Order: sequence, then C-alpha cells, then structure tokens
Amino acid sequence: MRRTNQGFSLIELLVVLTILGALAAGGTVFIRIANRAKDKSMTQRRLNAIATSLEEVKKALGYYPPTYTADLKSPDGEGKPGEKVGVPNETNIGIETVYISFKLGGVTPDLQGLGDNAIQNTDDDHVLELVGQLRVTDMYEYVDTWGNPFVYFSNRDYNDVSRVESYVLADGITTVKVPIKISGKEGGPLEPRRFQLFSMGPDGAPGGGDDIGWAMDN
Ligand SMILES: [Ca+2]
Ligand SMILES: [Ca+2]
Repeated sequence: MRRTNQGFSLIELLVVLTILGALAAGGTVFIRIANRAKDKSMTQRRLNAIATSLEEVKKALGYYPPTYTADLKSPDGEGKPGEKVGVPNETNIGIETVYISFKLGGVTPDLQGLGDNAIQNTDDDHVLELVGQLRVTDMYEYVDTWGNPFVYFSNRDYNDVSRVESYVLADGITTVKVPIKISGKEGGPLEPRRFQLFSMGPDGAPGGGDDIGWAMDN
C-alpha cells in the first residue's frame, strides 16, 4: 500500500507541476501584454501632456515652436535666443526645441505620474550659452516609455516634404532618420495648423504601424 501511495503521489506531483508550469507560462504572456499596454498608454499620456503645453507656449510666445532651435524667438519677440543656444550636433532637434521653448515660455508639462524618466539627453549635447529662463546646460528632450525621443516638426515645415531629421535612440548610439510625414496614417493625427508630435513606438523606428501620435479633444 505504501509503495502504491508513493507512486500515486509522484504522478500527482507531476500533474501539479505541469499545471503550475502552464499557469506560469500563461502568466508571463499576460504580464508581457499588460506591460506593453501600459507602456503605450503612458507614452500616449506623455504626448498629450506635451501637446497641451505646446498650446500654452503658443499663448506665451505667440507661436508653436519651430523645428530648429536656432529659429526660436524671445518671448517679447526681440532677439533669437535659439541662435545663442545653438544646434551643436543636429540630432533630436525638433523635440529639443520644444523643451527649450517651454523654458522660454515658462511652461511646464504635467508629467506627474507618467514615470520619472520622461526627460533625457540621448544625444548627450549641451547648450553653447545659457539664455534667460534656460537654466540648464543639457539640451534635453522628452522621450517615450522605451526611452526614445519624441519626434517634433513645426507645421511651417510641412511643405518641405523631403525633410529628414536625425534622432538618437535610448542606447545613445543608434541614430534613425525620421522623415516629415505628409499624411496622418502613421504617427497619429497630422494637424495642418499645429505640429507633428509622435513616438516612434516600441520598434524605435518611424513607421511600422506602431507609431503613437498625440491626441487632444480640442
Ligand atoms: Ca539632446
Ligand atoms: Ca515605429
């Protein structure tokens, strides 16, 4: 009897282990799907917060930020602080200009609760000269939950359909070429009188069907 019980216990153990293994595998897949959804949702909310602040900048400065940092004008319309700040390395330019324009306009996007890594400097560049409200030396950019910079184009460049900008990814090495988009099919809504602002998505490349665009009600 004792031996029979032992054998039965072994089979039971195997069954239990098999079930636990299946549950663990299913759980891992579930967690992966849940994390992916969370990453996308947080990226979307970061984009929306930045888009809201871009509207505030328009009120403060009178314009949506240009694509090039050097084209930034002072809040009073006098002088071009962007020329002093400079464009040291020609990468991440659009979204860096957004960051600096927020400083110039005294605007802070509400990124609370959206992760503590939304501001990075993936291309490791620095301003040439501190200007007024710009009390930082790094040329920061806003990034998505995969650590890659958001892409920004001013609507004033929409007619330049051959325009391509370089963006440095989270690893600080990989540089991707990002063309200006002339349709809203990828990268969310194309706003003719506003701007392009989007995440390249989990694949860290423009297009591919996973880009995430900003969205606002107004
Ligand atoms: Ca930078
Ligand atoms: Ca993509």
